Amino acid sequence: MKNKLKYIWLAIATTAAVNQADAQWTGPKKQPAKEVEVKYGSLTPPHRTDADMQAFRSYGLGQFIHWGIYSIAGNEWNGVSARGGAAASEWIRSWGGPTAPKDWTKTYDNLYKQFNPKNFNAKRWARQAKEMGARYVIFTTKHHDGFALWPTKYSEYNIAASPYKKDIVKQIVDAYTAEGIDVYLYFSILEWNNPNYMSRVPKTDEEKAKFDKFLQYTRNQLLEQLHNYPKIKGFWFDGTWDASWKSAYEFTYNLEKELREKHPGLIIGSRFRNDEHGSRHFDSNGNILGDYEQGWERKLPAEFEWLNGNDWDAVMTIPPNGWGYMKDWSAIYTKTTDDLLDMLMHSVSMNGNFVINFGPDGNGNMHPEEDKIAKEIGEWTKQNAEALYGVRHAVLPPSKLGYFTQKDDNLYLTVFNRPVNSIIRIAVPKNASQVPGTATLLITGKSLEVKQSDIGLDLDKNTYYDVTLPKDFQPEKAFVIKMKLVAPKGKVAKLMDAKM
Ligand code: JFZ
Repeated sequence: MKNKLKYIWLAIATTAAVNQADAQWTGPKKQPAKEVEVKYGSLTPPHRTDADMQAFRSYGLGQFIHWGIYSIAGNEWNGVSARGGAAASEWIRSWGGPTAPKDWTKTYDNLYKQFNPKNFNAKRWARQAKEMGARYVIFTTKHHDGFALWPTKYSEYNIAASPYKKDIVKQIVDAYTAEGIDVYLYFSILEWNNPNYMSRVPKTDEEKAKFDKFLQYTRNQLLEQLHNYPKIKGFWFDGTWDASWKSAYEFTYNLEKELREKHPGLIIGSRFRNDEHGSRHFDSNGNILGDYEQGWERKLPAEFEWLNGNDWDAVMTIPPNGWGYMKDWSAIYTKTTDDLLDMLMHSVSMNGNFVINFGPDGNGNMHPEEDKIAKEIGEWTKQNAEALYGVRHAVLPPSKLGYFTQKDDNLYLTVFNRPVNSIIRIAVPKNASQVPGTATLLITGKSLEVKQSDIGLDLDKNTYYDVTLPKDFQPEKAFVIKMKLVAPKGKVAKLMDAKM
């Protein structure tokens, strides 16, 4: 019975966060049957070519940090795990049902009185991110609970009221920027305990006045962030799925315009707003709203074609679904360094950035496992940087052995699945104008034999290039084969088609 209740609760919590009707942007996109008039559509071209956007395209790896008063709890309270440990830890305020502590919401809303992270050192985090190879960071300035980690003038519920007092956002922006890591501010629109916020469309005059106050408050806070932290590169918006926000499309259109005018080059993902028909991420004609597709959250595109050429990033948890600190990792599967590297190269091979989430504890320490993963990823990204940063999707049939990336006439294959015969077979369309000429092992610089193998499979559109690995090369992590692309030596012989 207890279990049953728990699962019902879980189901409700999950559907609240993810509106099923909006889920279509994460798969192959359906183009709308006919054009409709859209007044509040995109404010930027779909493929910005300015320096800021080019920088976004070359990041490869990013770091996400979820930090707030939920980090004090670590997904449990007095030794009792919240919601069986399955739901997102930064949502712990919504803990209900038989296992929830008495007066939990009240306890939660007062946690800020204990927020005093004595070990917090933004420079240490920034150095760690740099060592890991992250080129941008997304930092939670305010999550759904509404608690602001900067001393905002527009609400009392902020860091200045905590025993810690100091501006955390400023320290993050300064420390990461000093390390050459671009900073994006995570900002939740919805707030669970703001009396002026409501999820439904405001109806009465009183409700309309209240929600209007909320909209002004949101605008004030965003302009305040731009004013206080002029070095930031973008915003990462969240909590924009409620009917109230969706109904404010004219306001949000103007607000986006204002933010962009105040901060030229600003990068905003597709999760900020919707058009007047309620279409989110993409407007009713399928045009992206914002500079990059922001729906790839804990998911990856199976096929490059699904992306329609849009820029995108995938944000990923290490636990199954916990963004804030989780004290106890023992009962859940947590992604390994190998899992994360695979997802990283999967993303980059499809022109996306991959962003790994960290959930530091209430004292300002990363989880010990996160420290370990950051270090291991850093070792790998240093050795394989060439295949990861500033590269693009390679137009080749996908390989089961790993992921292709390309920069000019350099082709990289990051191998995750090594064949038992040590032969890396690469399929290249018979009509390709560029084919692998020479190959080296990126990690050693040692050159490898490349041999064309026309295996003569009837009706096959491809020919094959075989790269032979040294038998004594037995690395413990994925490795990169770097190839020089050259013009094909001669036309691939056309074999006679089989008669049937
Ligand atoms: C949101 C938050 O609710 C969550 O706590 C975390 O901050 C995460 C990064 O963002 O969760 C979402 C938002 C959107 C989807 C799924 C979870 N979505 O579009 O699939």
